[in-house]
Amino acid sequence: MPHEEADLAPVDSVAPAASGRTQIADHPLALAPVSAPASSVDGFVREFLKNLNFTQGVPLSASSPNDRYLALAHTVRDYLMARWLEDQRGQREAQSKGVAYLSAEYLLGRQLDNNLLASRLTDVATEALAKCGIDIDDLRQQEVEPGLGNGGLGRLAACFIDSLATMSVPSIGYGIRYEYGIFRQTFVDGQQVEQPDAWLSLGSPWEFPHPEAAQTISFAGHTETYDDDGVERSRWIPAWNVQAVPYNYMVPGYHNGRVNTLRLWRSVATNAFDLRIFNSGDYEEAVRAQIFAENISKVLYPEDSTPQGKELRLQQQYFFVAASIRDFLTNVLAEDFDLEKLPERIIFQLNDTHPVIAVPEFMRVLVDEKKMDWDAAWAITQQCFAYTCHTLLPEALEVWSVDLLGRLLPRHLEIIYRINDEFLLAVRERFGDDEMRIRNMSIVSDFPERSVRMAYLATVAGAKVNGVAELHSQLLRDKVLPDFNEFYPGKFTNVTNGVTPRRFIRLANPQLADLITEALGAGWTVDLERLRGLESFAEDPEFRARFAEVKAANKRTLNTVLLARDGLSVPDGHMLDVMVKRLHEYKRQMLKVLHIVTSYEGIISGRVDVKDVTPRTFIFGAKAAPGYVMAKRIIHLINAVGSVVNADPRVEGRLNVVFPPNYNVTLAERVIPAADLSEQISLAGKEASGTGNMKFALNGALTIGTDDGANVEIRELVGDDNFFLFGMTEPEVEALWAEGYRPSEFYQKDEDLRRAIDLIASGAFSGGDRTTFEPVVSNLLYDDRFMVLADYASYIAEQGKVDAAYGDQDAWTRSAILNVARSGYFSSDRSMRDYIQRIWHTPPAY
Ligand code: 26W
Repeated sequence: MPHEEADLAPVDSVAPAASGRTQIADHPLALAPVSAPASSVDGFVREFLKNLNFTQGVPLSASSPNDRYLALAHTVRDYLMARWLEDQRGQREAQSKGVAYLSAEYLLGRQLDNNLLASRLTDVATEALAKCGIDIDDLRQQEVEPGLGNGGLGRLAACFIDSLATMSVPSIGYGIRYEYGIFRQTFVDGQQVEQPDAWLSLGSPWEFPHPEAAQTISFAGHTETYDDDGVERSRWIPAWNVQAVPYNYMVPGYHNGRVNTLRLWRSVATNAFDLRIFNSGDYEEAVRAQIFAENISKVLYPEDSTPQGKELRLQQQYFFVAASIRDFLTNVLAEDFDLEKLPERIIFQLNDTHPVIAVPEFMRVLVDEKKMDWDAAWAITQQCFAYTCHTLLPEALEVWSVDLLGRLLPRHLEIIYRINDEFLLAVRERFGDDEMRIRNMSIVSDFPERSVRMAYLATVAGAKVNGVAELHSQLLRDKVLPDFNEFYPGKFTNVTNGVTPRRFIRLANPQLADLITEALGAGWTVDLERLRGLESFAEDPEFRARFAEVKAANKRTLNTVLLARDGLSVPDGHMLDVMVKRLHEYKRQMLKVLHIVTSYEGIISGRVDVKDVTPRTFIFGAKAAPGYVMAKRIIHLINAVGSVVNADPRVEGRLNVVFPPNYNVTLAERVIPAADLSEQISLAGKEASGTGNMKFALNGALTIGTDDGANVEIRELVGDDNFFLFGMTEPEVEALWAEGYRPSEFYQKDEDLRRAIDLIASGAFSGGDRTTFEPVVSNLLYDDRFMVLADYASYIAEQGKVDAAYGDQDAWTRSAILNVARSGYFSSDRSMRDYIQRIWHTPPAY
């Protein structure tokens, strides 16, 4: 905590940030629309060289690849700038209801190609650079992707803001500009080692800092009540504060001339440098405030399931939501806006529980600063927030201890207590003195320690609560929050996730995109249900041949990329069996390992003729949270199995394990279009939705999966014949759990399973050292919380069907085409339409 200045001014009258709207605004030039540079090839050459020479300050002859990349980026953004400024002016004037998406994570991926695509500049830029003797692909490789997220939740936020812009929905994304994103993963002796992700080190051309719009964000201190003309009011006297500096990122719509904004906040010290202390010679002390303040947006927390309850994490959450709310109230709303009308003007969508502290912050601003009476403020708050839950794992639901909350945000804790008191009063009125129910529903729980259950606060405050797939939303209603579903009829809804077809088909799989456009015309990119038109083409042998050729070409491209990136290869003619997602036991990468070891054991034991084995390359991509020991052990095991199987001559190269490190959005864009088989094998009832499953189906991979998350909806749409279903359903999982699950029984009774596990236990993959993977083996035999052993037999049997099906390439291709044709529903544009209709009620998008 920076050295405590005497109590800071009470936070009940923070001056709104200077809007800077002066008479210049009415100058004729200010009113003239901003014009984009000439978009001819020569015009682009001129703009590029101007940026290289004048912005980068280097001549072409002495320019580095990074100089040329930055100049290209500046040139592309100049073309989008005119639209952006016009669009922002339009949205400001329209004053129509908009969406503010609050997310602690945005997994954006590289920006260059998406911005070129959106602005129809790809060909012009390619030709213009060629005129300068530059291969645009060399510059593409320069871009470092902003890894400001962990996995599904972060990538979903990125897909959603792309769709909001493409559908011209007035909206803004708010988040944190982490200086260090998700760690870079390297493997040392097959084990994960994390490196800091200094993604900003070579410059960040796609962001626009606006220090003049910085917000003061306060922390700690105490509260006091005071008499305000006979009205007793509370106010917060914070102990310290930092500045939140906004960095704007363009979010261009696809071919609609719209550009929305993503505003990410960076924390800096209010008083960066204390000259007095410096002059006293204590140089460290003089800058300690700066270091401390910058820590808040320093690094992304790499956990994606188990919150560590760290104070800095709560500081991060409050920091960005407080800055976002203040920014909206001061910079987006007209000064004289009638706050009673807020629900007609904005809906804050809470991306999981991470931004939920926004609720008491909103109440604090309305009640303490705007002096609104509590009930009126609460009525507005309950209409201005909605909550999306992205998990089913109880341990992933965030709780904050009242100790920490009371220390860091004393006024917010008071407000949470009052919200809870009034809520429990209403529960009592409805259900009487049912103490068990009261205790179960209380936002504040006393076990194991007195803490605030953020999912409960979100549910009580939110106008709507949604899950991210039909099964997930049903389990939320029936199992995770049943009392709340009963108390708030109609509050719970579902919006099944989606993915943007711009990045995950047009950009990632251009050959498939061209084939589809040739067959259906271009409209599908913004109306993905049109893919249904491909069903008839599945019956056309010529189309099937071309589709198969596209897949083969994508495999060759992947091989080239992996060879250059990691020295890894995917042999021709292999089925590409792909499992790429965060490493988590519920996702069951261990089941995939047992399949590989079973096939391998069959060959080396001679029980299987290697000639009968379908040549497969097993591609893994997975980061483990640094503190998640078992997940890191499983990564080690996958690499260990890979190095033994790949090197064993008895396998004759028919089994090949490939595990490129540092799986991220850029690698996903190469791997997914090349995949034949998509592994979606989580234990039923554990994966909220999955979005990788959708990307694979849309790129012509067949899915082997359980009836979990959105797999259920994928199978329903693509048809049972085009989906390899296995394993227990969620009710069967519950039943087995209830009757008492003894994994070792499955080990005893299944010989193949026993052989596979014994081979791992024998040290065969660890140089004979039986201890290396003993923890993994005993976890499976004596714990196996996610029932890997129970679903093993069904999985192996289904993999047998996969081998058989792959033997008939033409039928496989037909099935792959039907997967593409019937997966248009999984566009994030459709998800946005559902949010608008069921939750946001913003003006209908096109
Ligand atoms: C505080 C630690 C933490 C961090 C992130 C807990 C939980 C999360 C996320 C909710 C985890 C996540 O990414 N969930 C995934 O969200 C996707 C988008 O909805 C779903 O498709 C995945 O099924 C779900 O696991």
